[in-house]
Parts: sequence; C-alpha cells; structure tokens
Amino acid sequence: MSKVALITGITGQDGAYLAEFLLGKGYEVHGIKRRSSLLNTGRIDHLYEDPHEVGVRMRLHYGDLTDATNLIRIVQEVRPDEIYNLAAQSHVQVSFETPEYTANSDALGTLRLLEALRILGLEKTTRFYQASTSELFGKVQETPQRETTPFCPRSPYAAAKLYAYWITVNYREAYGVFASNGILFNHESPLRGETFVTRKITRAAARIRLGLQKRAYLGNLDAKRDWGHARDYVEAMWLVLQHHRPDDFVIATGRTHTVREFADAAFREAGLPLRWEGSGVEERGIDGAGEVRVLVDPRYFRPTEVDLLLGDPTKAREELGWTPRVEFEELVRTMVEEDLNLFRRELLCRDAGYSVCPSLEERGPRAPR
Ligand code: NDP
Ligand code: GDR
Repeated sequence: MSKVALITGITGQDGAYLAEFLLGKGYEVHGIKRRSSLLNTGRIDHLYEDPHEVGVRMRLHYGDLTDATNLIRIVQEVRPDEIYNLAAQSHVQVSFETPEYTANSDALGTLRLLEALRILGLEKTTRFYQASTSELFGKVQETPQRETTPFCPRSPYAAAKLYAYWITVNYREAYGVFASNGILFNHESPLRGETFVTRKITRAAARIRLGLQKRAYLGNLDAKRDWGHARDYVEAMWLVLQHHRPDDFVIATGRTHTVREFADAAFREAGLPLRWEGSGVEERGIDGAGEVRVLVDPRYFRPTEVDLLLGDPTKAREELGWTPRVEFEELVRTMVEEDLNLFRRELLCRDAGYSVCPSLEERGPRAPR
C-alpha cells in the first residue's frame, strides 16, 4: 500500500518540488489548490494525470486555508498519512499591506488543519509538517541561528508564522500529534515566484541581456540571506516526517550573501558584469558599456527589515542525515540559465509575429491563428 500525502500550497514553488519528490517515492499525492480566474497549476502541470483514468496518483482538491469546513472535508476524504502545510501568503513585504489576511491564512490556517486532525480522530495517525521560516529569528539575537535561538519576528508574516510554529508545538505536546516544524531558510529555484528578490534579479539580468528591459529597481542591497535550492529543501521536509520522533529542525546551507552579491553573480552569469557606484539610495550597478543596470528604489524598503540570516543546519545533518547539495554559485547559474531560456522563447515568438501578451484587440477576429 502506498503512503498518502496531502500538500497544501501544492501550486507554489515548494509544493511543486515536493509533489514530484513524493510521487518519485511512490506516494499517492493530494494537493489543495485555490480557485482563481486564471489557471494557477503551471508549476505542476507536468505531473498532472487525467482524474478519469484508473490508478491516478496525484489529485487536486479546491480549497483554502481560510475555510475550516472545506479543510475538514478534504482531510476526511483523503485520510492522509502525512500532511505538508506549505500554503501561505508567503511574501514578507506584502504582509505589511495585508496583515489581517496573512494572519488568517498563515496562523489560523495552521490551527484549522491541526483541529481538523483532532475533529476527525486522526491526531495519532497523521503526521503533520509545518512550513516554518527563518523569518521567525527576525531581529537576530545570535549568529548563526539554530533551533535554540530566540525568535523576534519583524513583520506581520513572521508574527503569523510564529503563531503557526507554536500551535504546532502545542498540538504535539497537548494531543500527541506527530507535528514538526521545518525552520527553513530562504530557498530558491527557477520556479521561485517572480517578486522574490532572487528571481526578480535573475529575470532582470536575462531580460536586460536580451534587450527586453533596460534596468532593474531593487530595495535593500545590504540584506544578507542564507540561500539554498528548493529541491534540496523539500527532501528535508520529507526527512523531518520520517524521523523517529516529532521535532523542530533548522534547514539552511550555513553560508550567507548580500542581495548585492546575488545581483553581482547573476549579472556576471548573464554576461553583464557590474561595478557598483554610490551608496544608500544613490547606489547603482553599472555594466561594462557604462549603462546603469541596477538602481535602488526606496519603495522596496520594508518598514522593518531582517538584516542578517545565517542558519546552522548541524542538527538536521546529525539527526536526519540531511545536507544541501546545491551551492550558491550553482543556484544563481541555474536560475539565470532558465530565465535566459524563458525569454529567448519569448523573443522567438515575438520574431515570428506572435505577442506573448496579446492585447484584447489582437485576441479578436483579426488575430493571427
Ligand atoms: P509560494 O508563495 O511559492 O507558494 C505558496 C502556496 O500557498 C501557493 O500554492 C499558494 O497558492 C498557496 N496559498 C496561498 N494562500 C493560500 C490560502 N489562503 N489557501 C490555500 N492556499 C494558499 O511559497 P513557497 O513555495 O516558496 O513556500 C512554501 C511555504 O514555505 C510557505 O508557507 C512559505 O511561507 C514557507 N517558507 C518558504 C521559504 C522559501 O524561501 N521559499 C522559506 C521558509 C518558509 P496560489 O498558487 O494560488 O497562489
Ligand atoms: P524574504 O525574501 O523576505 O527573505 O522572504 P525576499 O526575496 O522577498 O527578500 C529578501 C531580501 O531582499 C531584500 N530586497 C528585496 N526583496 C524583494 N522582494 N524585492 C526587491 O526588490 C528587493 N530588494 C532588496 C528584502 O528587503 C529582503 O531583505 C522569503 C519568503 O520566501 C518567505 O516566505 C520565507 O519565509 C523567507 O524567505 C525565509
């Protein structure tokens, strides 16, 4: 009998890698997707199987972390061996603009899932993984950060995730749920959402190289992050739930870089090495031909910033046998390469007379077929 997993947030970066990983391990995978006016399954379309066929191993269910009855019904129907709670309003800066919604989905959403387990009598049988985050450390009290480092959240997102962290610990202690937190540091990939800084940079570097864009506008270039590859990190999620006891683990590379260093590496990879001039809001990145390619725009500064994240993954290495495989340089190279390919395809379409984003008029009867 294959194990059954339920992934919330299956349409996101991590959900896509995790679904592929679990299918590869022989799991039956169920995922929760939100209804949206456009299809939002682009990251998992390659895994899709026609639900009318027999022996289908991946199924999607409409749902939302803000809807308790819907979550109870899905958990009741699926009766998963493992739940991976990855769904969240995951953008730190957006959480300052949508703090209540972020709390509802990220904090209360986690509670709703844990309660669903209790209501359905599954608290002793279903294992629960909570997508916790290095943002919990916030205003850092200790470097590198480890499982025992005190938390000090610096955003509505981090405050909501703090509740989710502790309610997961509480359901473990109070009701004996096999519930664990993975405290994951930033992890990226070619599937990363376009408004997170790494993908914003690799897209811009590729587009500028191909003449599709002139420059990129970024916020705080001095922020430091411990960046790994999402493919490595979803394996850690699985290992956390295969451990002999529920516990909390830091997942990180143990190396940190500034946003400026990421931009440096990405533009170099795209064939446009930069030199930096000025400081603060006046800082700019200039290419070999003297063109300004990166400018600072204070609109991307956050009301409160997390300056430095650097994780210590010793516990995960010693207890789970987990180590990251992809180094910073390879991560940047892969992301830039994929974005160059993406925008070369866009150029090919354009040269062949097709708009990638056709206007309504172009979509009308006179559009090329
Ligand atoms: P993404 O933003 O790529 O994906 C988030 C997923 O959650 C999407 O599938 C999204 O659906 C879904 N979602 C958002 N709101 C709701 C809701 N109310 N109900 C149901 N589904 C919802 O995030 P990542 O894949 O990068 O991250 C996965 C998880 O890990 C998140 O919880 C994030 O906070 C956390 N995390 C991420 C880290 C990282 O560096 N990537 C580091 C540490 C923690 P849709 O596609 O429709 O938008
Ligand atoms: P983060 O990721 O906030 O760490 O949260 P993000 O890539 O958004 O920011 C990283 C750092 O870069 C600085 N920055 C910019 N950020 C964005 N988005 N856009 C910019 O133009 C820009 N310029 C500079 C930010 O100020 C910040 O310091 C991610 C998310 O995946 C969370 O869900 C997850 O919990 C944490 O990582 C770990």
